[in-house]
Amino acid sequence: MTVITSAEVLVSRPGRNFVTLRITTSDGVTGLGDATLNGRELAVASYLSDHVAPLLIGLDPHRIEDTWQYLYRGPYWRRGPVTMASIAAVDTALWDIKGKVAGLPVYQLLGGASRTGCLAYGHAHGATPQETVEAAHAVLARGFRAVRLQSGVPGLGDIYGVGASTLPGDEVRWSRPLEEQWDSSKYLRFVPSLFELGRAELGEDVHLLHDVHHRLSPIEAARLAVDLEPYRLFWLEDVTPAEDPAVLRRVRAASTTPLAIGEVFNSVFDIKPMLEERLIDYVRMAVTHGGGISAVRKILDFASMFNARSGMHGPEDISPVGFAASLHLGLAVHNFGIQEFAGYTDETLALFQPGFTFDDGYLHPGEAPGLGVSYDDTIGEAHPYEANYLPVNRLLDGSVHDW
Ligand code: EZ4
Ligand code: CO
Repeated sequence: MTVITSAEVLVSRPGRNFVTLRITTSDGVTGLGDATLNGRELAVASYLSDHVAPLLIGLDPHRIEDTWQYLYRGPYWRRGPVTMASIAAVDTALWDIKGKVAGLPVYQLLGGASRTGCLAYGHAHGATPQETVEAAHAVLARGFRAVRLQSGVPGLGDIYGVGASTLPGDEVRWSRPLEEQWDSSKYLRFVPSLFELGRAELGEDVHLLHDVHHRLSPIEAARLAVDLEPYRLFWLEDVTPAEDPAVLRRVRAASTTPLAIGEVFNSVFDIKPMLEERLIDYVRMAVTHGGGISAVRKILDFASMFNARSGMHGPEDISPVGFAASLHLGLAVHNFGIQEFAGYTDETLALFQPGFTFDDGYLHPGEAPGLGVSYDDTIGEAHPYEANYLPVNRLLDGSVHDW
């Protein structure tokens, strides 16, 4: 019988830290999984190498569902981002192996393509709405049909989506978190003008999106959703902190602006009440943080019963392995909605050599067996881990606010 003979945890930093799991079988087949948890990378690396890898040796690599259940139910301590990113990496690597053994891309194992490509959205940001709209023109010129607009707010410095912390390609590293400023009233007054300009300059056809990054109170969130209605957003993302689903009732009742939530969720139980009450339109959970291909497949099937679609998280800090896994799943499920595509640096692409393609606004995972991603050890070893934190956020009076 074929068994798992090794499970290696590879931590590397081609511009930013990534945690990659590589499982090898007794037949010499390898599979990759992504376990990157931005700012807490070594916690997942330890969970995998100290607690999970020893359990995998000798298991049948083809028993994906059984291995998922063994790692979820077995340790007694369920859920949480560290545990679920670790399980996700194992699950993803086993799907990669199964695809390679079958000679099929993973999306074929998931039922085959439901579409010709996955609609993607890119990021545009600037210090002012004018700069943001210029950046959006450049994004659309690259073929995107959908774009997220984030702009600096007068009176605030670097904020989410426009500061150095989120510029793809920038060297970002702090030994302590950078501290950003926030003021919801300044933001609320300002944001409609960004979308007024964006809609006027970018036209009616383009899909416009916006990420609030968990910063508003329920009543503020309701007001923003109402104020943005004239600009017909594709979605408004993470309007409130995600712990309390009940607050979304107020936002939902107030407005027809579509809502997306869930990039920080790690279990179906996080999103279940929002789906059952039809409070959201898009599920942001991605393969890397949602428990793997197997788990997110189930979550999206569940979401389909409540008219919700996928809107999987695709930031620079999900590695090309995790991103490819989300694309295979997105191509296969019927209720795909849109895929975030922040893009990767050349160093990252050289390390992983992903086979996915982007053409005319649509992503495709490619036809290589498995996930279609590889890992170059020489490049990985040349870019060792360095500590890095996400920023934190303080109000103007110095108190800590939601990030
Ligand atoms: O802040 O992935 O929609 N995308 C986002 C991201 C998250 C980062 C956190 O690691 O909100 O930019
Ligand atoms: Co977000």
